[in-house]
Amino acid sequence: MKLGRKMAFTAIVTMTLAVPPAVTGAQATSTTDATAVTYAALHPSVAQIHAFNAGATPSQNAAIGQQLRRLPGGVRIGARQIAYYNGMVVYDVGPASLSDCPSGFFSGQWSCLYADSNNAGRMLKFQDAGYLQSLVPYNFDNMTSSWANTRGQNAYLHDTPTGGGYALCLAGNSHSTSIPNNDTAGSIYLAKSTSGC
Ligand SMILES: [Ca+2]
Repeated sequence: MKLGRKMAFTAIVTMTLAVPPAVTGAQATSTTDATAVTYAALHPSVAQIHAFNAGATPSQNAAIGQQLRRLPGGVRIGARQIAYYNGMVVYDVGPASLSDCPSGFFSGQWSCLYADSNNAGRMLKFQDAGYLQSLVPYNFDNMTSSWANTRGQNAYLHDTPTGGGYALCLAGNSHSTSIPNNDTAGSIYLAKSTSGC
């Protein structure tokens, strides 16, 4: 896992300098994914960190600190956002909206989970395909109430943090303001397939 993320990080640096090459291998997602959180954004200056702090409410700043203590190793990349694993996961303390799950060459393509219905509240967004990711480290176990998926490929929500129970398919290039199994999902798997939902 660590090796894979280092490879993805290398891809970020490379892709900001040149036309993205075709990515292959276990961690490959799509050619646009790795541009979503830039190298510069992952290395904010002290002044930028102060600006993020000033741009957030006291409760948002408290939530940022709480999450960084819960899962160390994140980088604050905005007033509301923490990037983990070189930008492969972004945690948003909210209030997020549908537009916070973008799709584009520079914004990347994401599978996004919202704590509230109608694509609102806290948000988690993922772009790293091919393995199961627990929602527990983000205090998102049994929280998900709506989703958006701007990747062209499917994602699957599972009942338990280890992938057990139901598998709810989140179709690519789609979103939903509610889910059948409200407040039960424990993990997410970003697939590389576009069919079968
Ligand atoms: Ca919820």
